[in-house]
Amino acid sequence: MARNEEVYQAVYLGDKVAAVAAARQALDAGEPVDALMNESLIPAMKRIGDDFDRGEAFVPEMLVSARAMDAVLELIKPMLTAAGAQPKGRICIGTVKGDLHDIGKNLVTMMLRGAGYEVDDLGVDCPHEEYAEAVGRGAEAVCLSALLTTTMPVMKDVVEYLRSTGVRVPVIIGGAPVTQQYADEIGAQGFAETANGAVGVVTRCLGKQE
Ligand code: B1M
Repeated sequence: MARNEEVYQAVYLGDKVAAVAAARQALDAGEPVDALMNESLIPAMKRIGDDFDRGEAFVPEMLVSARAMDAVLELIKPMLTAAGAQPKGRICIGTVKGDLHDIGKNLVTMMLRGAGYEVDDLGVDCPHEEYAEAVGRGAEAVCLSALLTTTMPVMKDVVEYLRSTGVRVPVIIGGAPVTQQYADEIGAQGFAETANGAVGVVTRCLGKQE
């Protein structure tokens, strides 16, 4: 099925009302919900994410696109379940204990949802135990965000806590002060510099198809 240009453009440009209206029209005209997701919604989010990574789009643009995507996802969620469409995978994400910054985490969450993942968002200032509980509920990877140099070491504590409690799923980390070198040092399986980059890293860590 070809891309639905109206839906694609509305999500890319962050026009929530137009995105929902175009999606509703497409579905009423018989477009399958998984085609809408795979050919129009996910590519639109990928494009804005790629623009952001190249410095051609900024946080506000990415947020409005993500909100448009979220609005369409709300519309199609019941149909996706009814159609038996499987999420690409399930992950959990939180901003580590002591850290209240959530804009980056929310962007990562939206990009992952945009890429077809089911995301258990554990919020900010997240206690270590909550990641383990989310894994118990089915999360296949734990994603951590930190914005402060003082909370970055908490990521190491989370990795150690998870391993000491027998949780072996991949841990993927990111946030302004975080580096690949730090990820290697603390035994995290993945690091991404950007929200869009996190999608690729999660996909690789889980051995899923891009
Ligand atoms: Co704060 N803050 N802040 N702050 N804040 C910074 C981070 C700071 C750099 C400002 C500065 O001094 N220049 C500084 C940290 C310095 C340091 O540690 N080296 C700082 C400080 C010091 C503080 C307080 C301590 C200030 C105080 O109270 N004295 C305090 C701490 C509170 C706490 O957390 N306990 C504090 C508070 C706040 C607000 C609450 C006021 C507010 C947060 C609101 C909110 O998040 N809801 C806030 C804000 C807004 C900022 C700045 C201005 C913006 C952060 C942001 O949202 N950036 C920030 C300065 C700056 O960055 N210019 C600053 C946009 C966001 C999209 O980027 O989160 O980096 P970012 O996410 C990126 C990537 O990092 C990546 O993807 C995103 C997009 O590509 N990414 C991941 C993020 N998580 C990822 C996870 C991944 C992969 C990629 O995989 C899992």
